[in-house]
Amino acid sequence: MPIGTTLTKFLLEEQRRYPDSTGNFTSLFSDLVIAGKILSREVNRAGLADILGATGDKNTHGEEVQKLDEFANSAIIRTMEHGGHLSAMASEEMEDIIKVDSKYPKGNYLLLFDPLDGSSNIDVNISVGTIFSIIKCDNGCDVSTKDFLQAGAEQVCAGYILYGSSTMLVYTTGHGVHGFTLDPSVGEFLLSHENIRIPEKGKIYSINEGNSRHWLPGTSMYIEKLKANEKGPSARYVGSLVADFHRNLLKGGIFLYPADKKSKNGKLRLLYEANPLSFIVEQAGGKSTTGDKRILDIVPDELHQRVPLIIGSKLDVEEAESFWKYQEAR
Ligand code: AHM
Ligand code: MG
Repeated sequence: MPIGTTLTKFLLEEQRRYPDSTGNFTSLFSDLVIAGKILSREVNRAGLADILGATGDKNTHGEEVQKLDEFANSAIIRTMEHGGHLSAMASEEMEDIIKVDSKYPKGNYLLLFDPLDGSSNIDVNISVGTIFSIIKCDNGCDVSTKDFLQAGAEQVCAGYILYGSSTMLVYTTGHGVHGFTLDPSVGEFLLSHENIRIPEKGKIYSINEGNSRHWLPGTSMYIEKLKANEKGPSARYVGSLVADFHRNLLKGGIFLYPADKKSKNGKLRLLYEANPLSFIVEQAGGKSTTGDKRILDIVPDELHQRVPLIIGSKLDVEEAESFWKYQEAR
């Protein structure tokens, strides 16, 4: 489709390619896009508004919650709950699932999201993002936590909104990965990156080197190998997963948040972070693994499960994997 096509038109065209489509998904996705526009506006004016700063509360994981996180969380819930297509939602910021209130109609989709990932970067004006994943529930409307515990391979849609120098929405429904840039003058996401393919090999590696004292042997050996090569990759690490992932998706590269001696499952969350980005990277021709296992094959045990994540260009991820047999100090 021509560059500049609106996301609304793009979604309708996609829907028409499937004659059996009811339009439910398109309508659900359109609500999500509205939430993205609202968050984009708020993130962009965070420096001006009094909304900035930590509330002092801790989230489910014992981390400090910042005000904009809370805003993002409730804005998504408010925007999504009345559309009639969801039965329940799960947010990285909330311990339990959020069932759609009985005053609204319900549908067969479940939404999982990280409302504002990289939130420690908000008050220093560094890019942050929203990550989302949509799955189906077979139980109709009587949903419980276990309906959310599906392998990532079951996702019907995944994406993220990056609040960067411009706001971008990148998503997949299993038919390639497409990127749209928000034109603030018309308030629409316009097609800017159709059918994104991640280079097979990249020139960037992204890992928090500050954790190197906790690394397992395989991680240290792999990073040493990258550094020993004179023509080896450059390091780039923003500390906002969406920003690090997006850069590597477009330019090629590898992002690692591995298990280490301190965090035996890494830091990132399977359902809100690893699964959606893994669906995207695979659709773009890349790879995603824990080091020993494809991320999308993992059947979760719990909602807020953490998982080691190695994700990016196919050949780079495969090279990293070849070092994971040395991790045994676990
Ligand atoms: P958050 O969900 O609390 O914002 O944490 C996730 C973030 C990711 O965006 C980023 O990749 C990672 O934490 C960085 O962690 P670290 O500061 O340990 O390198
Ligand atoms: Mg997060």
